[in-house]
Amino acid sequence: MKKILLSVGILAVVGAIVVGATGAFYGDTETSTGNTFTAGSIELKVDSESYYNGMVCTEDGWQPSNNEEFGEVVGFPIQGTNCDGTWEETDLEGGVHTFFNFLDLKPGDHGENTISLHVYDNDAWGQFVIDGIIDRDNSCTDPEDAEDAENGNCSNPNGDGEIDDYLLFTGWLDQGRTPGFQNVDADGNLIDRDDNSENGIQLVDSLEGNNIYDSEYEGVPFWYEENIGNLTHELSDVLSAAYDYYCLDYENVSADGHNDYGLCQGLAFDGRMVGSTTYYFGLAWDFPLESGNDAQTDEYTADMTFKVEQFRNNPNPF
Ligand SMILES: [Ca+2]
Ligand SMILES: [Ca+2]
Ligand SMILES: [Ca+2]
Ligand SMILES: [Ca+2]
Repeated sequence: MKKILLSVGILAVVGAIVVGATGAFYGDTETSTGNTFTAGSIELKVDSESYYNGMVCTEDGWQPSNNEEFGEVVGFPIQGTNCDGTWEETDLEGGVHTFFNFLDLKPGDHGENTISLHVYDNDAWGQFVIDGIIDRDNSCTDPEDAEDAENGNCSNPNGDGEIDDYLLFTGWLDQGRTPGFQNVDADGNLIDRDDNSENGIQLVDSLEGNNIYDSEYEGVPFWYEENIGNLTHELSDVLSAAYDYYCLDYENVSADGHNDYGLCQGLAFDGRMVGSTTYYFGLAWDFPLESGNDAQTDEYTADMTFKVEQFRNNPNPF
């Protein structure tokens, strides 16, 4: 009995093997390897170049700009003295840089910063915020005391200062002669292009990011000699207005601002910032000669913040 059972067992095993061999499925295998979800990045970097009374801020301190567009050199700031309004592309973490840091202004002083923004490497919405304002008399000089009497006198160093009522700011999109941002390199060459004109317009653009408001080409400033206080400014307003003004008449210009660093690169119908484009914004300031004594020693300090948010899937940013 035991032997028979054993035989059945062997048969069963053999049978099983046979079934296995005949029952193999036809099939095929295709493998897609390395499926990955990697988050893209939105990173904002900022650089700045600063001018003050005909001098330019360099790593060797203030130096004559040798360009009359920035005004006459008047002996202040003193050549070689420290300055901190110029820096290469960087993060502004921890408030490492100030665009404006002028501690001994006199009526007649004026200056300019060109601020460039680079979003790496996806499209993004941009926003500019001024807040954290300190606006105070700081100390009360005799002439200030006399003049300030009309406006409530300067008896308290923490009282509301007047300098902000005199300082005038002008801001513009420093896009130069050719609409949009061609981002010509330091040697004056176009980036990744062989053709140097489109629609008869030169793409090499020496007026882009030159710190000068070239009124013939750069449109209406978004601020013109204005006092500036707390504000939140959507960069899309400025950029979409530039698109509407400059880019609608050209054929072969993409409405999303991706134009291979040619005409209208960086200017999109919706005012997004186009990834890996360098945007230049000029910001000029003037402390007019006619400013009153009530602004003596006054302090006006503010934080300037640039924000970006992803463009994709984000129709209502900020
Ligand atoms: Ca004062
Ligand atoms: Ca340009
Ligand atoms: Ca310019
Ligand atoms: Ca004052």
